[in-house]
Amino acid sequence: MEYFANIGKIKYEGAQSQNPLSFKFYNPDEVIAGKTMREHLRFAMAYWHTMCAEGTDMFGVGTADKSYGAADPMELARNKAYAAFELMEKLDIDYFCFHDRDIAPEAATLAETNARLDEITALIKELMDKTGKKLLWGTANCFGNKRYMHGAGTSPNADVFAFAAAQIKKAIEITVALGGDGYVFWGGREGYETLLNTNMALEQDNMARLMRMAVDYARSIGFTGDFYIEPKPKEPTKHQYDFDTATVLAFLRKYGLDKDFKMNIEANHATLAAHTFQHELRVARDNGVFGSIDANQGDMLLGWDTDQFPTNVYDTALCMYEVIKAGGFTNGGLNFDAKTRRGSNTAEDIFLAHIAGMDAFALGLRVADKMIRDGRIDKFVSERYASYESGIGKKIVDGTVTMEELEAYALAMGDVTTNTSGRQEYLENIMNAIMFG
Ligand code: XUL
Ligand code: CO
Repeated sequence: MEYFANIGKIKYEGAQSQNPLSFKFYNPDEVIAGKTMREHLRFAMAYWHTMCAEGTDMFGVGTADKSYGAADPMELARNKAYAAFELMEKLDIDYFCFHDRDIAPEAATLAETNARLDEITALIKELMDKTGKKLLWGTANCFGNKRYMHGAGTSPNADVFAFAAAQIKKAIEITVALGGDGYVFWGGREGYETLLNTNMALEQDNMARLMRMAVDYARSIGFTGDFYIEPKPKEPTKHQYDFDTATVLAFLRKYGLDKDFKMNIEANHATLAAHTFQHELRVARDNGVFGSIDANQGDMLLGWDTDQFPTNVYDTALCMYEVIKAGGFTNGGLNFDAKTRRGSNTAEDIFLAHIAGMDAFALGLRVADKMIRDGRIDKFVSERYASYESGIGKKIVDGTVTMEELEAYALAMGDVTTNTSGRQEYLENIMNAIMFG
């Protein structure tokens, strides 16, 4: 059965094409800087938004039909899997990401839930073998069920901690069974509403204990991919522990987990933390923990996670600039953790939204490659720090200077006499010239 019967395979037709169901900028096999666009971008479909979410918000019911003609929850899970692979085939998306509960619904007991997961995992494996599609990462939904009302790994209730551990163990097993390249921890409800009822130190110690056990278990069953933490500052809790990349780095280092985890940076989470997307990517890159990306964008006038499909080329360009500078993706990729607006409620809108996101990142990649080949921005930055390449600057960098020597140097100088312009406006205009020239 075909679920998107009126939509064919999406092909690259170039920027002049007016066919809405075609790529204007994403040409998968075109080589840029030694790699195909497909290899650079490693697009992934997010099962939860694309296959499951119907557009429900706190003011109203869903507007999109995601029932796939099913009569019961397990038939729905099976039909959804077939529909997912048809969608990936038609959109030429090579990877997907899922939470355990996206692919199979929870049953009355954990044992029954796990049996359901096994059945759908086997079906997904069959579809992967048939189509060549791959799992970018798996994760556990430890936030949706009401048992997680106070968190999972950070719950004050040890029974909840145990249940979460069991759920994560199973999610790791199915990720391994499907050959996943990664496993994600997004904090879900790991945070707090008020410190008046919270033992923050114990909650964070427990989260670290759970992560340590999860890593050790995954390695023991042969998982060779990457673990990621996905930072987010707020929502659903008022204060999420994995606030931003810098906060997560401090957590990982405190608990000796820094060799085991990389970051999954989400654009809209960065903006909620009052950072640019590029800032979060730069902090990850500079600290050797750049891993994967949840590709979306927020609305700068709204204070919540709108999870819009990414279309802002300035942001995708600066993102791909960081990705290329980080050496490109290894196990990571660009996962569209994004949903169509509630008013864009047709299956065709889902295709149009992915096309828009893929084209925006293809443009971003093209611009980033030009920025690097152009060289003016990189040259400007390196010249800006030239004073550290010789004389007193080199001594500072080499760590061969003392406070006394610096004082003597400053006294001899009397005052700083030269300071060159940062030339921000000039650089922004170079960026525009590269984008539109
Ligand atoms: C929530 C979010 C999650 C994670 C996976 O804001 O981004 O969907 O990506 O749990
Ligand atoms: Co995400």
